[in-house]
Amino acid sequence: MPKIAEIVLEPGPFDPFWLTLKQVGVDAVVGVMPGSGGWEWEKKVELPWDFGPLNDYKQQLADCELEMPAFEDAPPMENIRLGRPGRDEEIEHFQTFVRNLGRLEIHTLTYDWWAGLGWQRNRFRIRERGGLTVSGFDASAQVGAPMTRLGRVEARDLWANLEYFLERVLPVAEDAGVRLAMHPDDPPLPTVRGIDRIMSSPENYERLLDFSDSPANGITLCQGNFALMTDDVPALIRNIGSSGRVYFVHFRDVRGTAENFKETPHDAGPTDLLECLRAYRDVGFDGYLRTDHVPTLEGDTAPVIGYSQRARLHAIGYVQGLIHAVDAEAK
Ligand SMILES: [Mn+2]
Repeated sequence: MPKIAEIVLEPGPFDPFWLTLKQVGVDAVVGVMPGSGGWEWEKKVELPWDFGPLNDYKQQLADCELEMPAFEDAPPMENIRLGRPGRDEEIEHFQTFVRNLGRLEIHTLTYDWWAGLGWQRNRFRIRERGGLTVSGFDASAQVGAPMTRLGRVEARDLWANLEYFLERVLPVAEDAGVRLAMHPDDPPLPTVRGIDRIMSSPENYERLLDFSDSPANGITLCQGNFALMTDDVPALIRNIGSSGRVYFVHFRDVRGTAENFKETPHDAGPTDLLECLRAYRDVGFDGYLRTDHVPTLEGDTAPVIGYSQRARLHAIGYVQGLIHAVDAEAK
């Protein structure tokens, strides 16, 4: 059965929310780069992905009785994704990072191939039940928008750059015992403002897996994005999950299309999340999942939009109940 690992976006080196997570029964977390939560390292002799900062971070979480089996952040990768000068230096940093994750027994690393533009939202306060707000995306708001400073970025170059990266990183990751898990483009549109996005269809995920049989070459199944690629997420989980290379799951839901969607509370989306968990169970997935993109509740604190703390606690409790139900069925 999948287990919950909640992301810790709160600024370190300690946040009371870390203890709150433990108190609601979460034992594991997903890390982000030390310092990205706003805390500065005194000793600049090491970069955030070097051993010292990562080790300190892991210890700070261990002090809250939280283990950190997974990570989803990376050193700068833009030159790698875009195939620009400097990419070999970035790859060296990435290799160092992966070796350190292995040393610290952090065996899963979510990464992405978002060139230039990150995850896209342009609706931030869509009101839903009781006035809670969710975020969303509407491509029609971008009609006529200019290209970015990057100009046109073509899929064939993104593929070539991804392959160049994987050729150099997968052997290192395999050796370090770290499994790379590619997150989809969000939203999974083939092009946004002149920039192609290659991790946007099940077929392209097959191409990624076909590129290398290395056990280090895997997938983060972010359900909100895959729900915009198919009407049947449980079937997709059974299909892609049978590869054995789904290494991490973002457990969430959306309503709409890739061109126009909004996020939903975990208990109120169109996808049958119970059936999704049955699918993970049936394909033998026993890795970690985390809640993702929750609403913002009244009076709540959100370190990043979509990560409001009270709503995350509600989502965690809901998913804990679903996991318990599916686990009980199996017995
Ligand atoms: Mn996600």
